[in-house]
Amino acid sequence: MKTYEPPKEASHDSGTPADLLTFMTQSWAVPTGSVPTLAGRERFAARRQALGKLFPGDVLVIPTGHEKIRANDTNYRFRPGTDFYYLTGIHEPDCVLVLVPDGDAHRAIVFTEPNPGKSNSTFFTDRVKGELWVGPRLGVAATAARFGVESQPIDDLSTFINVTLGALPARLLRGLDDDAATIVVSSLDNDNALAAALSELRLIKDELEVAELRAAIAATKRGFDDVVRALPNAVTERVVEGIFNLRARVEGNDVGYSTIAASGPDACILHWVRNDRRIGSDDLLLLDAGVEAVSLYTADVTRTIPVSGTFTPAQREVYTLVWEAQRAAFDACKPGNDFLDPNAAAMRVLAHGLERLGILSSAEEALRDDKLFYKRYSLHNVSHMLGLDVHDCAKARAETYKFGRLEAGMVLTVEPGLYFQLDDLTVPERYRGIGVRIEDDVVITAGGYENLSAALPSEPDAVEEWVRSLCATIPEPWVVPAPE
Ligand SMILES: [Mn+2]
Repeated sequence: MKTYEPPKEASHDSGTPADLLTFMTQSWAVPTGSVPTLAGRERFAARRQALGKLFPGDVLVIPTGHEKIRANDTNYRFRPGTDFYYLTGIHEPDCVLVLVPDGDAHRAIVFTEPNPGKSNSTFFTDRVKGELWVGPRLGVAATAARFGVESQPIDDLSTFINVTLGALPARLLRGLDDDAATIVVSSLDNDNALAAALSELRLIKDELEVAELRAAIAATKRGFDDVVRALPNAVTERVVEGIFNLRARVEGNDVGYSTIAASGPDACILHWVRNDRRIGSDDLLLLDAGVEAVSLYTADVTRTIPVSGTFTPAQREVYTLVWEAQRAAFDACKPGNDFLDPNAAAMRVLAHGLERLGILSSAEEALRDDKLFYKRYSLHNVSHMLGLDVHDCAKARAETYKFGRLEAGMVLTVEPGLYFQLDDLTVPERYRGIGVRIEDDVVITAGGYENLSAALPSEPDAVEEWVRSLCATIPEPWVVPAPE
């Protein structure tokens, strides 16, 4: 386990004389007050019990991870491990959740960094964890009070696992915390089964999760509106990125993934995040962006917007084909269908459209499993699960996800696209450099689906009207979440 290391002085600060140490550690008011309990915390407890039931008799160890270094002594902003957060609601770094078999159920303990307050000098000498540098930690007692879970100091984790629990079989969620990996003896197979079980629990969203996704999507809609308003002055793709990301940072935790602000031929690069091109007046802007709410649930929406407010004839042809493919995919979103059915429906429409445009010689040939020629123009499938992660439930087994069936409560994207590279000689010149993706987020319901992002215009005329009506209008006020 990582033990406390005395912080090294930064190369640019003066030292700490003994008299300053004495002065700094005196005469601070005793902290008062209690922490508010987390709303909905019983749901997090229910998730822990549901996970425990899948592994009776096993110790389950789920870390959240540490801050990651960006450069030298600066870190990236911390974002909790998805599964740890799903089971606790805790945002702080360095914590580890341990589920211990206890009769028919599991007892949950969160090991966390203590908060020494100003009771020792680390509050001002520790640049990484000291509260004067980075703000206070919740600490052991307040973590227990806020989240309704037993809590212990993180430095006791090693003894607890190896002495108190001794020989009980353990499973570890790997890849998040090298310190925990040195403590927990477990086999890779067992650990993979734990990771898969967590992803599969998260496949079906409960009402609280769907509500959080709705909120993330509503904020995302406001961010797209911000961008549309700013189009007349959006000189480069970075302006678009910055405007969207401002909304994400004010109303949520962050963006759920790097904003793709792709204009003109950049739209043909699927994950274009350099965002450094100057936007032309007749360009399409492909904006693929999502606000990650404070709850960490993220939207994932794409719109392809004519900067001028009017599609050129060639742009409109391509756009309309993608829009029709999305309609076909929506129709296949219902419980009992294969997860891949919406994809197959969309690809059928795209392939036949590509044949009509003179790009594919035979749609039926292109659709054959041993050909898949349409992929030259539409490389990615149209759906992935969405939730706390943008590509959610990624460790679920193929038989429950990719080759599984749609069920009520699943939330997924529907995002067909067509991408005609500038240098693609199989494509008529008038279409080269056009890239279109339309992406919505749907929840599967008992009778079919609900499009959670339907408030963002996507029908071609509606998109043009959106640009014309919002152009240079005043932004909506911020919807600022209550402080933690
Ligand atoms: Mn997506």
